[in-house]
Amino acid sequence: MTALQPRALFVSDLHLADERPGITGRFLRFLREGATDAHALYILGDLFDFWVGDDAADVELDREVMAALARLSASGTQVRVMHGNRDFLLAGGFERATGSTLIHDPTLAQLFGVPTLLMHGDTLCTDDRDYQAFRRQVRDPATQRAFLSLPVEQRRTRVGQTRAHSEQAKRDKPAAIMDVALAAVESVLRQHGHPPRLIHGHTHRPATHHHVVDGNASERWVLADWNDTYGEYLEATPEGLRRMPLPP
Ligand code: LP5
Ligand code: MN
Repeated sequence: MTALQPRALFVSDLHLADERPGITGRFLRFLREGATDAHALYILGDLFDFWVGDDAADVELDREVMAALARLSASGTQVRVMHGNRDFLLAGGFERATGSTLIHDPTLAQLFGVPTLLMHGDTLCTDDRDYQAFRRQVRDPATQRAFLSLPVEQRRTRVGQTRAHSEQAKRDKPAAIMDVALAAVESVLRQHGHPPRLIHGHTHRPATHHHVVDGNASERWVLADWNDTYGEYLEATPEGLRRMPLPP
C-alpha cells in the first residue's frame, strides 16, 4: 500500500461518457497513478455526463469507474463527491459501491488549517434565471422520485430530450450570464465567514480570481473541464495550491 501524503486533490467536470473514451482512460490512469498517495480526492461535480439513478449504473463505463474509485478508497484515500448539474442523482448505492462520501454543496473544508469553500459552481450563476428555475424543478425530491420510478430506458430518453433543450437554450444565451455572478460569489464568501479560498468548477472557464469582500481577501480557483486534449487536477498541500495538468 502506498504511504499517504498530506495532499488533497480536486477535479470536476470530467463529463465521463462512452463517446469520449480518452477522458475515461486519462481519469482511470490518474486514479491508478497520480492519486494513490493523496489523503483525499474531491470530485466537485459532473464526474459523469449524466446519471439517471444508481440502479442504472450497469454499463461498462460506470462499472469501471466505480471499481477504480473503490480501489482508491480501499487503499486509504478519502473520496468525497459533490453533485454537479449533470449527476445530481448519485446516491447511496454509488457511495456504497465506491467507498466514497457524497458531500453537500457548499462544503466548508479545513485544508491544512485553511478554511476552503467547495462548490460545484452552478448556484453562483444567478444571472442565468432560466437555468436556476430548471434547477429548482429537478432538485425537488418529489420530481426526482417520479423520475426514478420510470423505467431506465425512459429516463435516458428524457435526459436526451432535456439535453437537446439545454443545448438550444445555451446557444440563445449571452455568454456572460453563463458565468458566475460577482454578487453571488461575494454573498457566499460573506455567508461562510470569508474563507481565504473558494474552489469550484462548472463554468469551464479555468482561472484564479482574487476577490476582496468587506476588506477580506479570497482566492477563487475555477477548475478546468476535461476534454480530449486537456485534463487537470488541483493539488492542495501544506505549501499551497497548484494546478496540475495531465497528459492526454
Ligand atoms: O450542462 P451544461 O453545462 O451543458 O449546461 C448547464 C445548464 N443545463 C443543464 C441541463 C442539463 O445539461 C441536462 C441534463 C441533466 C441530467 C440530469 C439527469 C436526471 C434528470 C432528473 C430529473 C428529476 O443543467 C444550462 C446552463 C449552463 O449549464 C451554464 O450554467 O445555462 O441551463 C440550461 O440550459 C437550462 C435552460 O435554460 C432551461 C431548461 C431547458 C430544459 C427544458 C426541459 C424540457 C424537457 C423535455 C422533456 C420531455
Ligand atoms: Mn456543471
